[in-house]
Amino acid sequence: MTTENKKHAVSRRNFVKGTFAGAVAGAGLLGGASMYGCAPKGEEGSTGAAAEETIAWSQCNVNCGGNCVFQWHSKDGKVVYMESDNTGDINLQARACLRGRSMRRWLNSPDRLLYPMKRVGKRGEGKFEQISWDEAIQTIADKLKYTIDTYGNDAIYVNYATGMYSATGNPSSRLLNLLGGYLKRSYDYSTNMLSAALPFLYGDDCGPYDDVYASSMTEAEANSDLVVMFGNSPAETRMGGANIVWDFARVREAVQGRGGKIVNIDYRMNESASGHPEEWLPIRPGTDAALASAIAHELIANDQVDKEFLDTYCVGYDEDTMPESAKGQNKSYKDYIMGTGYDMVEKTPEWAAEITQIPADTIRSLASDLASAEAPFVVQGWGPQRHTNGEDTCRAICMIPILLGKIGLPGTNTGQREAEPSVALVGGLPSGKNPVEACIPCYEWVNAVDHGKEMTATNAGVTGVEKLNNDIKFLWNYAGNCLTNQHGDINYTHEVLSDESKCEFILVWDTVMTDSAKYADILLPDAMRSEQLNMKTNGYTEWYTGVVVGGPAQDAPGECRTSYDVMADIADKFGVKDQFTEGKTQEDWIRELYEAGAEKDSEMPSWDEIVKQGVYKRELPTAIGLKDFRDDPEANPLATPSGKIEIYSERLADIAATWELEEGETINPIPVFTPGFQGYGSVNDEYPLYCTGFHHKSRTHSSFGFIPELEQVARQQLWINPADAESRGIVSGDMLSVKSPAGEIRIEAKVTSRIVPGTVGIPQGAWHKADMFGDKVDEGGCVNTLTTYKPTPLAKGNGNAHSMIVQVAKA
Ligand SMILES: Nc1nc2c(c(=O)[nH]1)N[C@H]1C(S)=C(S)[C@@H](COP(=O)(O)OP(=O)(O)OC[C@H]3O[C@@H](n4cnc5c(=O)[nH]c(N)nc54)[C@H](O)[C@@H]3O)O[C@H]1N2
Ligand SMILES: Nc1nc2c(c(=O)[nH]1)N[C@H]1C(S)=C(S)[C@@H](COP(=O)(O)OP(=O)(O)OC[C@H]3O[C@@H](n4cnc5c(=O)[nH]c(N)nc54)[C@H](O)[C@@H]3O)O[C@H]1N2
Ligand code: SF4
Ligand SMILES: [Mo]
Repeated sequence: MTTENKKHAVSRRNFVKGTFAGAVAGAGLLGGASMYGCAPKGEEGSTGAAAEETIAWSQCNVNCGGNCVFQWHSKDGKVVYMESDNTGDINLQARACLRGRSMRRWLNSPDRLLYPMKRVGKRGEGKFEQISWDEAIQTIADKLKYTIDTYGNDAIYVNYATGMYSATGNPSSRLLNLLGGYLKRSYDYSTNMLSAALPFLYGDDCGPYDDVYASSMTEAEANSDLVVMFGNSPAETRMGGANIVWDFARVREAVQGRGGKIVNIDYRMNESASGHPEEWLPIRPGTDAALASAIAHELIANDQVDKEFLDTYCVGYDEDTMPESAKGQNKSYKDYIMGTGYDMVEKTPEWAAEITQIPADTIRSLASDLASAEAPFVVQGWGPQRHTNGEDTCRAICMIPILLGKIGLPGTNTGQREAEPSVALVGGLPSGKNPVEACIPCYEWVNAVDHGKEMTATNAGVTGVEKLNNDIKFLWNYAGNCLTNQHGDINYTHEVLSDESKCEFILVWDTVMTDSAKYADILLPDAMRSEQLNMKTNGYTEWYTGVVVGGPAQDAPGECRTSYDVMADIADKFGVKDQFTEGKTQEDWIRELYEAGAEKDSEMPSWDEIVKQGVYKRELPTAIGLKDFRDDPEANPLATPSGKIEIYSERLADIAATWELEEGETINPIPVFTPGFQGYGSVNDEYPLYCTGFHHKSRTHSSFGFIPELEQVARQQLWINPADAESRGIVSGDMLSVKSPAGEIRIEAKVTSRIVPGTVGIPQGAWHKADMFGDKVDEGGCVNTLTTYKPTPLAKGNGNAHSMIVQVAKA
């Protein structure tokens, strides 16, 4: 998730003492035990009243990136309540959000999986029978061996899964690499289109999760006078003290304090703009590239581009810097924008107004604000790129700071998402080397189950080999709900997975009976991280970094075991247990990984100290993306073929000419607006509304989705504009039927002018609830019942996650 010790090796202040002092201060109230993490109260002079209460530090390990701090209070070996972080500087407290604070309901839920099971019904039916651990482990080992002997290691696939981030959390790769490896995957479901496209613009080592190509929100706070956010809502996606929602609050205060403003471009008024309606700039989803193009038009027409920057640092803005292969053919970016090349359409604000639903004058005034800002901070969340035209959209947004030459300077950003912390204090369990070369884009796995052997480099983005030798025959799914719920087109995926002649064995490892778990042949119950010793570097805030070490807070229920121990047992069946464990327990590994981190970093506390204090945090410096390149482009070239920002990419032109694309698909050497599959212009009489999604505050994807209290806090509702609701006779609270070309859901209506007309919005991650052997109507309101499975042209990614067309009616 984070990049390791890349840039800022050392911070300004050492917070060991501060953190410890905070705990001591708290001890007056809580009893001395809080000072010592795991030590029982009653020691160190606490009152006798809470004698049997113990405190264990742990963390939230789901994938919103925060890893906020849990301070568990347990009695008689069972957690009774939780406090969060109350240590150290109040600005550095990694306090859990409402979801993290509900973790006790998950740990102690009657829905926990308690013992290993084997499937007895049809795949997807959810019928299982308890078996022993011995039988489960023997079956898994036998199926692995059968798959390797019959097909080869490249028929094994470890599915994308993000349910649990912890230093020793998921040793799946380590085990499978010892057995000869598995089919690799590239990209992720978070940043799929952006990860594929941005390297063509900014260079191959440009990632979505770094502080070299993007600036931190703290830099915006320090120096920006205009923050323009495209599809980015930290108040929803970066909740909790260990995330940037707090940083963002400070950005608003600082930027407005110096007379600047925040512009929040979204198809709905998201929670980050909530209470600040003047910040919301409503846009039709999937059309940000049209807005960016019209802004570019205004900057060019008014002579507001930084031509010197474009000539020195970039390739392909205009004819002056076009590469030889494309010279004299009107293929520059300027040709596209001014209507002298490509589609020959001038990208005026009037042109964009029709597409984006933003009035031309509003576009003009945004362009003018951008041109006059001293330090515009242009930033995109990952919402805009999670569309079928995402590869072009994310580059088009980056064109704004590029044209202005406002990159690598104080208070500016590269158009990417804000940077993430530069320091991972502790690493994870080493995974070893995977001997299999073949690699598929992660969203292509269903195709690889269905017809892997037909997939090639040019028709499916396969890398490492020219074509796949195998279909996927063994699916390994640890801590993920991406077999169905979080993937796309659940009804289609069901067809593929329920055919047992295709994928012959599915292993799922979870804590509750998710929709994906229903497809398991063997289903294993996992001990949760608060039920074992746990360690992880803190999350996404750029303001500080930290590490938490502690636990267990209680014993795992039933027959739940740690994945480390179970994988060691599987390794044993292959005679590689010693290589897997290297003679160490999980606890040994955690200590070793911690000490390895501390050895590289002079400021971290010793092992004995961290065990006592549980939490260590310290402030981080701000980051300015591409500062080194800006300061000296000769000495610090980008990892593009030219060493410059490639507005025109010859590599993309080459891919466009050589890959096999389906009708309607395009790959473009410059960032353009294309509608994309089920994008702008695709609505029709049967499906007259655009539909898109967003990440919801009551869940982390589907994690926490079964906890009723959270569902009551922020319900699963379809956002619909009053204009669209009225014509359908819909009022808030109505139960609706939503149909797309892929499927049908039931969901409650939320009629609100906080969404643009013509588009409806559905929070992603709700639990799919359908009779898959009956009518398949999803009563759970899962958006992936509606998405169509059609990987995007370049990334072969999950663009359909946010691009849908639907009809909505009262159910
Ligand atoms: N349509 C649409 N689809 C999307 C998205 C979207 O925006 N729209 N977003 C996409 C994105 S960005 C992502 S990252 C993916 C996320 O998709 P997933 O990675 O599937 O994330 P979750 O739904 O949180 O599922 C995590 C699973 O891990 C389990 N789990 C939690 N803790 C533990 C543990 O300690 N041990 C074990 N064994 N299991 C555990 C949880 O119960 C849950 O079933 O979804 C993607 N899907
Ligand atoms: N509460 C919560 N937090 C989370 C998660 C979660 O499930 N719940 N998931 C975590 C994970 S793994 C990830 S990857 C991140 C996801 O982070 P993002 O991908 O940034 O989150 P999204 O909600 O998909 O999109 C961000 C915003 O973009 C808007 N949007 C969608 N399409 C468009 C568009 O075409 N144009 C514009 N301008 N705006 C658009 C959405 O309404 C939303 O407000 O969040 C992380 N944080
Ligand atoms: S913000 Fe994320 S990591 Fe922090 S408590 Fe909430 S769900 Fe957990
Ligand atoms: Mo994600």
